[in-house]
Amino acid sequence: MIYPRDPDRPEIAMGARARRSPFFDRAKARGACMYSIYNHMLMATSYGNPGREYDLLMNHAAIWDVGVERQVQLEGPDAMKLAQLMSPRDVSKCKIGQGFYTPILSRDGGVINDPILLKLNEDKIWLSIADSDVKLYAMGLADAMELDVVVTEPDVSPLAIQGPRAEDVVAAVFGEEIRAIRYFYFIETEIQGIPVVLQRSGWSKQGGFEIYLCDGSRGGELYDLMWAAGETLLGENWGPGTPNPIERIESGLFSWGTDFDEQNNPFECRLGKWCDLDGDHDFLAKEALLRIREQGPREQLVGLHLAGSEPLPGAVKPMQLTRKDGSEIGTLRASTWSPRLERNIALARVLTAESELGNTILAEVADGSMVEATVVNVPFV
Ligand code: THG
Repeated sequence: MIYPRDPDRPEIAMGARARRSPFFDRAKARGACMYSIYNHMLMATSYGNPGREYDLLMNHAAIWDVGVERQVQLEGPDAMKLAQLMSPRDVSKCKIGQGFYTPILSRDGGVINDPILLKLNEDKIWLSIADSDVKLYAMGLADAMELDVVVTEPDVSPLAIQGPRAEDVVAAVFGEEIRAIRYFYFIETEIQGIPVVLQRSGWSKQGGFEIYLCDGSRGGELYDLMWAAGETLLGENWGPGTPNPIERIESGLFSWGTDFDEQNNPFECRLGKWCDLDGDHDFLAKEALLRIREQGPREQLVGLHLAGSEPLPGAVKPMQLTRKDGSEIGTLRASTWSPRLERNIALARVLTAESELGNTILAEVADGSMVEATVVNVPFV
């Protein structure tokens, strides 16, 4: 056979570089048919029926293999010190058993990542990261600052249950007491001898939990357990899904690497609300952020309504945004047809001068044509 079979649909060589989650075989058996690469791992991005996946998430519950949400573990007496150097939030306010959404910043204020920080102990922190190499950044910092902390990627892999019935599915397995867990709080527990961390979290605004598997050899068992509980409770209204590209745009959940990256500062990408510049805590980017706050950011992450009552082809790469005279003002980062709003919506980065609500601009769409777009608030729904 000659490769690639279809040059427009390149195949991935399944070597050691394309790491697999402990749920990979189960997800494949349930119909995973398309993958992206995230944190050097294969991430399932489709089970072949986007409409059904959206419906399960919005109205019922779905099980997502999110083993690609890798943990960067900071362990040792200086774990909190290292976390604070990288985070603009006052991480001393994070309680043991709590999660904090936080930007991870370089000294010049660049957004290196936007993980959930989990405080397991005073001397043990996990950063549940988006798609960039936080482990290497943390190792470099720890070394240069001579901190007493060990930075590793532990054998931990999240499995998400998301949707309005997710809590019922999780309670059926872990017991009714899990209903008392508050948003972003977590417990360390086990189920049938499988060690897990159970957190009320997940990359959707439809509610649910993430079960962080702490023994990769038992991924199949955990998946089967959760699958059986969902099927018993919900029957047809249960199935596999992925972090949902439609719901996440509607809900204004951010995707590092798609919406912004380390070349952006938090004020350019709506992460300013997580930057506490007036507290006593010090962090690497503080000086830079004070300066940027003073000057004002160069560009802004905004929502757009795109013209048209039919779904437009979704953005496959950053697309051009221009003024009516054709001059460039930014890029469209991600777009989708919104079933809830019945219109095309997008997240875009535009020059600050063009970012006010109601401003109209032109957006390039995937077929190369330009459509009219209006700046609107985020979240869209
Ligand atoms: N869960 C876990 N790990 C993750 C993600 C996750 N790692 C990768 C990626 N997602 C990290 N990025 C995000 C981005 C947004 C949110 C969580 C992780 C999020 N934000 C809410 C918001 O912005 O409305 C909540 C913020 C808050 O109120 O504190 O949930 O999803 N384990």
